Amino acid sequence: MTSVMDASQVAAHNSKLLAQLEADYAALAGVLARRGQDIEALTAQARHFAVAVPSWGVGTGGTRFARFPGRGEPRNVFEKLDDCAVIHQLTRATPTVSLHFPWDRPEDAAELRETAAARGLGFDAVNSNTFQDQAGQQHSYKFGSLTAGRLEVREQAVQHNLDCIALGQALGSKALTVWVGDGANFPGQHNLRGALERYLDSMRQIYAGLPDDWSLFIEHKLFEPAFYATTIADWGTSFACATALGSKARCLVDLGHHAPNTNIEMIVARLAQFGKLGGFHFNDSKYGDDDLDSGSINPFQLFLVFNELADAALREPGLRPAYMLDQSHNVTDPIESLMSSAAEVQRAYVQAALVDRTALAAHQQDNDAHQAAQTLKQAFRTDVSPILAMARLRSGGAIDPVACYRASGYRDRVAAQRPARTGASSSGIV
Ligand code: AOS
Ligand code: ZN
Ligand code: ZN
Ligand code: ZN
Repeated sequence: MTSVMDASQVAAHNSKLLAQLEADYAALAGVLARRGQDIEALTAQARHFAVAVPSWGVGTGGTRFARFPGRGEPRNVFEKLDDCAVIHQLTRATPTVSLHFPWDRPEDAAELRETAAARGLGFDAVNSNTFQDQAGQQHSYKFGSLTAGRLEVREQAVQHNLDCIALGQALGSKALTVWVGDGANFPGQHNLRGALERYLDSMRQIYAGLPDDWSLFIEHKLFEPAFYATTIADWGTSFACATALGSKARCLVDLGHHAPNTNIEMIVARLAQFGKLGGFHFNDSKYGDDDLDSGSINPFQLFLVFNELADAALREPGLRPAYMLDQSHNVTDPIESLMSSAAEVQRAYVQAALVDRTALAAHQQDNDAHQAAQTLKQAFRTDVSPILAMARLRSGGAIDPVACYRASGYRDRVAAQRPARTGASSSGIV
């Protein structure tokens, strides 16, 4: 495996922080032992955690108003892979990349797959894009794609998704994520039921082209760009469509795609209960979508989501929802944000493993609401940072990924090779 970053830099970084980490780890081991918990089991669990990095996340995003390019932004999918490799090399928590087509369409899929493998990376779900028009395409998606009133537009959108599956197969992916912005901006603009009927008709054709061992993830989103009625706006619609399509279709929960204050952990519990929880796009949000770094606004919500996942895993040991980040970085270095987010999601995963489920069940049985809540709070308040750092160290990563990355000078090096890109394009840096 070729490393993008010099391994000796990581080793030098770790040797400086090792004594401090060992002291913190021993102290936490003592705290956990008093609660009857074994730190080594938790560290082993942390080392198994993995979340996919979105290829579009390593570029600088923008808003509807402007995009301010970052230094050394990747210019193509190979340079995106280099940045993703740095993230995985330092965090050891992001072994796969989620590609977006046609933004990441390779001329030679075999070459891309080999390059990724040489960097120790594989490919997670592939994402189709019918929310913007692409160069050379015949019909516009201005008035929808999979739900469009005109048959030729729908056929083009279906074909694009089938092309994504074929590309994903060549790359070793096993899932297609479909998010469409289709909907209406005005009451009366289209027939609400008719749009969903057309969506299902299109999705049935995509589903028919899905290999047996693939999953189809339906991603819902409350609003934007359709500001009056988004066709796949909520988990109820997503669930109904996934059920209508068949067992390979499941729902994907992007944490930013709900109204403020929505109980997302309950949505997770419902989808898991009925066998339709497909995966996640992790990010954080204050108002709507927002695409902020995971855990930056509401880490307790992230913990509660993982608490439901831990509960669901006990009931159904085979449950394996896909974990992906989906963020847009406007004011931070994307590599730093993605490394921090991967660690925040991993943190919530370990904290959820700390919950004393026997005690929690007893408090629930006794209707002791106070102690039940405190049982969750105790796990959430525990600083598991030494477990995360030790897991990284033992897996060959960096004790402090951001500090190691900054010291490495990687951004300066790539900025010298990759000229700045201007323009108001979106997260796909197309
Ligand atoms: C859009 O809001 C969704 O989060 C999608 O997952 C989208 O494909 C991705 O964010 C890239 O823009
Ligand atoms: Zn305004
Ligand atoms: Zn998303
Ligand atoms: Zn989104």
